[in-house]
Amino acid sequence: MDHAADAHRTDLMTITRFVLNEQSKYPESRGDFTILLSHIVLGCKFVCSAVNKAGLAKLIGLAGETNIQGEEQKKLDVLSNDVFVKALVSSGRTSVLVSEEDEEATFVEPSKRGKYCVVFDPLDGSSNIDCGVSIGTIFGIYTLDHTDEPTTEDVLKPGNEMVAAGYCMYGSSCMLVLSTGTGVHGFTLDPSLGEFILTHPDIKIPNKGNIYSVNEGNAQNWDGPTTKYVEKCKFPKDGSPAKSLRYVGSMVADVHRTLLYGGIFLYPADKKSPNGKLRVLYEVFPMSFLMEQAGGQAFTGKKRALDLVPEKIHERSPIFLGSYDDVEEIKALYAEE
Ligand code: FDP
Repeated sequence: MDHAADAHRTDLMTITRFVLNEQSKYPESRGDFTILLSHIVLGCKFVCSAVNKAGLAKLIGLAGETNIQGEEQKKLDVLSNDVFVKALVSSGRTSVLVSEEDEEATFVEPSKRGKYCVVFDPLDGSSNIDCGVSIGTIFGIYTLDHTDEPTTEDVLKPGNEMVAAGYCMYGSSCMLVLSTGTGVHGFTLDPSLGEFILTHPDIKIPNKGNIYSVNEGNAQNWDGPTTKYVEKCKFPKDGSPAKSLRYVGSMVADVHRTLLYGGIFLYPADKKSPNGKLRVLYEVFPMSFLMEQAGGQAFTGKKRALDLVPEKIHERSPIFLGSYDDVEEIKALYAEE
């Protein structure tokens, strides 16, 4: 990227302009997706601002605590959830919402219903909130394909039926990465404009990378293929250099780095968590959708991640995602089992 030229750029591709351009390719489109997305963008901007001033505004800490003014504090992830639920309902374009923060799905009242169902984790990486490390919001979008009363069945669908997915990373800059099924595009929030500007068009993940990303503290409980794979990363026998290990512990940050630099992110099954840790609907599916759209792969240890059919809204799955060739290696090890 030419940063000098960038600083003087006057033709700004905002996320709204970008989505309107996409929409104009479909004459039958009535702008519903653009409206939905603008409400998601509003939620992201709000959370970004709250994350930036978390320490200052005393938003860190546990929900239910009381601050020095005697007011009840809202934990940042509870606040983020409230903001997203309200923004999505008020868009008038959603019928079913599934949030990591809510045990049950939210069914939007009939007068405010629309044709989309949104699954999301309003603030992922919560163990990193209090120390100021990058965290993010993850979302996936399905369409409602009937006019009957909506049910959870409307979101218990494979990831390959999602029409869009994305995440917003609250890091050194605030970045929204989106795919509507035609590639992956990254938008950076310009705080002076309050707008997400297209800075990373058509992101493609390198075919192979030199980074692996995993919580190695769980190694004693891994299965054979994961153990062999990580061993190969550290002690390659084919003369290739060892891979570097990077693990933030926030899925958004670890996946973002993987998308831009290549390599592999894994949260495998282990003896203590036979289904892994990450949630299918609002972690595994959106990130797998983005990886495939960027030219990478996502695998569960048994199948293509996007072909999973969840039976429960908070179901978990092991996940291996990243550069095409790196995921091929782990697939080969599972095939040998
Ligand atoms: P967190 O527990 O901090 O909310 O699913 C949540 C998640 O973070 C992911 O963002 C992250 O990739 C993973 O869990 C980290 O889990 P470990 O602490 O077990 O490594």
